[in-house]
Amino acid sequence: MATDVSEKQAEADWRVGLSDDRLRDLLYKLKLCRYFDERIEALYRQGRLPGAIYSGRGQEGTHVGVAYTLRDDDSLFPTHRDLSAQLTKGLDLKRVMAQFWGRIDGFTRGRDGNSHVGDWFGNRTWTPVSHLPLAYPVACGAALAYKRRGEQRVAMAICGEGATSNGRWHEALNVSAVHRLPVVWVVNNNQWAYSTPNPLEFAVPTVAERAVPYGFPGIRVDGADVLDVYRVALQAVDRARAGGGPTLIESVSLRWRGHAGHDPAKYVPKEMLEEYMQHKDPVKRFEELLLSHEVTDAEAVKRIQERVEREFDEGFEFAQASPFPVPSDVTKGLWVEDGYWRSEPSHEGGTG
Ligand SMILES: Cc1ncc(C[n+]2csc(CCOP(=O)(O)OP(=O)(O)O)c2C)c(N)n1
Repeated sequence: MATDVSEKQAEADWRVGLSDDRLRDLLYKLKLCRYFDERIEALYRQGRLPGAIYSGRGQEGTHVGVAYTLRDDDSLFPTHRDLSAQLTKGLDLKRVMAQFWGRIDGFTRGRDGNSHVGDWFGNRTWTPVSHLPLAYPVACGAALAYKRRGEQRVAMAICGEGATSNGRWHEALNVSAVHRLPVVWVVNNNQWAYSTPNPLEFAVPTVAERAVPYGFPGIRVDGADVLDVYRVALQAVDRARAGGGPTLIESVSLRWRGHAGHDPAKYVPKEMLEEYMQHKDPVKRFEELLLSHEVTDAEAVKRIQERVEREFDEGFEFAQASPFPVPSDVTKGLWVEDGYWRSEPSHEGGTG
């Protein structure tokens, strides 16, 4: 009898309370983010995508794991490398692609490039701000508003470990602790800030321990293990929602590609990169886990991959068919009209 209970417990533990459907959905999200990242880079290298690309490949365990814990009415404040987290929270893939190609159906109606993507009035993902780490103070403001209004909502902000050297990061942590704000701080430690490695960024062994002097917990987690990231993030989100205040999560992975499309990242040792790609691939690891627990099989995994590729192609077609903005359009969608900010795309005044 005792064995039965502990077996049931072990079964509940590995899946962190997620049903088979939700586990398969998590695999779909991981595969979608990986495929999107790979195809976007291929299009960029072929000269078919304008602008800059900031790959988050290798970091999907962090992105998907943390964002999967949020409710629709919670908010996500990402930085330049966190599109996978935004897609996980449900950012519309077709409109993301329209934004990438500067079209009217993009979130900024073609005004902005592909690293400033967000749909605040739609799915509550904030557009990344270039100045690091401004996602943090803005998330503080959102969390303060939720608390003052008595809403049971949570704000989650993500930044890289390099951004933690900026004073505003520390101010945000301090304010969140003093006011016990419903916020979750995520540091996506990919071990390099551009070409600067961790030991030249800070003198403490981990980012997570920096939370303690501010008065709240800091937890370090393996970003290659999406379920562990999810488990830790869920505890932090639940704690924030229940009025327990902030938590800092440091999720460690490796950025597989350069800082941006132009950077060959020669500063990352080849052996280290190979080690991560072969043994710490968050997507492959999770797929193998689900196969070993028979939550899915090879045929179903193939269908997930086909779905992901189809959705990417549909998004691409949608973006190419969306009109470019025209100069007379420039003041549209900038201001609140009739007390209501219109976030839905409109082709009014467009070329198409
Ligand atoms: C205040 C500020 N300083 C410098 C930059 C230029 N910059 C953009 S990304 C980046 C590296 C950031 O590294 P990290 O925070 O670790 O995030 P990662 O790019 O590794 O995801 C720098 C220095 C900036 N955007 N804002």
